[in-house]
Amino acid sequence: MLALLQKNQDTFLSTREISQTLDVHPYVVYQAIKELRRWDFKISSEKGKGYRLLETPDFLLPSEIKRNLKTKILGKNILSYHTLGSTNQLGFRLAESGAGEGTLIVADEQTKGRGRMGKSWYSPPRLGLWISLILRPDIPPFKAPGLSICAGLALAQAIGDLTGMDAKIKWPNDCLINDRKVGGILLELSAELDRINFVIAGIGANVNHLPKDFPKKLSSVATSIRAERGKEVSRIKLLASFLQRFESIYLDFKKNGLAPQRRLIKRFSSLLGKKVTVRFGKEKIEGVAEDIDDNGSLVIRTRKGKRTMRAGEVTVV
Ligand code: BTX
Repeated sequence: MLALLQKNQDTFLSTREISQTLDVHPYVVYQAIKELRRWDFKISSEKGKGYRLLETPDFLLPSEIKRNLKTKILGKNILSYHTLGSTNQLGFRLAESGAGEGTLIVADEQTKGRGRMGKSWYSPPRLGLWISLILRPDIPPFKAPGLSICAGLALAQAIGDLTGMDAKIKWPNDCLINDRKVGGILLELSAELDRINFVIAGIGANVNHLPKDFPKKLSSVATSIRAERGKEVSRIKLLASFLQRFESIYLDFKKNGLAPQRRLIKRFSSLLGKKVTVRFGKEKIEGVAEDIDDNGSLVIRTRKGKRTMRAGEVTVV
């Protein structure tokens, strides 16, 4: 019904025309129009003429996502929810039961959005992109952290595509605009010692939040694309652009590893050349962030020499 209305957006379609084309009872047409309006589709109706679609909301419906998508693998299979605990959690369960590479899980709202190491991710309805992708790369587990950087890079590029803004990646898994966190990546793995069964790449991006939409404790560290740009952004377009960017990086990464992306990663990095403190477990390393190597590790020049960090929490000092 939606596809039919979208195809005929410049003209009215009568209930009879719709019911005949779709081979359904006129009452079903009436019900479907009611349902679409409930989902914020603006549909004009005129007596004797019928219905015309005026406006499609920025809703993450599979049909809307697919309409904008040019990818080959990512998003070929889409599961979209109003509310979920966590897209990563569902992604993990689906992957365990065999869901294919590129399956995309989208939620308008997450009630238990996850960050790293048991932290939570604030994911209110309508305002952001909260998505997970099931990936099945044939790579050893130690190379997986590179994927987090690839996803961060793709998100920063997608933000640039849509807004022209200079988004940055902060190793290992944040995306920043003007030094504030606009997005984050959470990779979760199912792996054996030498091979990966699957990866769940969870991506969170604050899209249309106003500053007042963030809880107090996040207000000085978090931002959204809209808050920085001063204008709303289409979540559907951002998602399409992200998936396209990420797919091309991901396909290259599977074949050639992180090396071909390093030049771009370094260009987009917010840390290189800066004095940083990296915390990893009980360890605290201070130095200058010098490089990101072929495994996605951060190279720090400390007073005692170079240190290569595979993971950690970085603060710029
Ligand atoms: P992280 O551990 O680097 O970041 C979590 C920290 O970031 C929190 O402790 C909090 O301080 C801050 N924070 C929480 N929510 C937000 C927010 N909306 N914007 C900015 N800062 C915030 C980063 O973890 C990885 C986040 C991945 C989120 C995606 S959403 C889809 C998928 N499903 C899921 O459950 N998680 C991922």
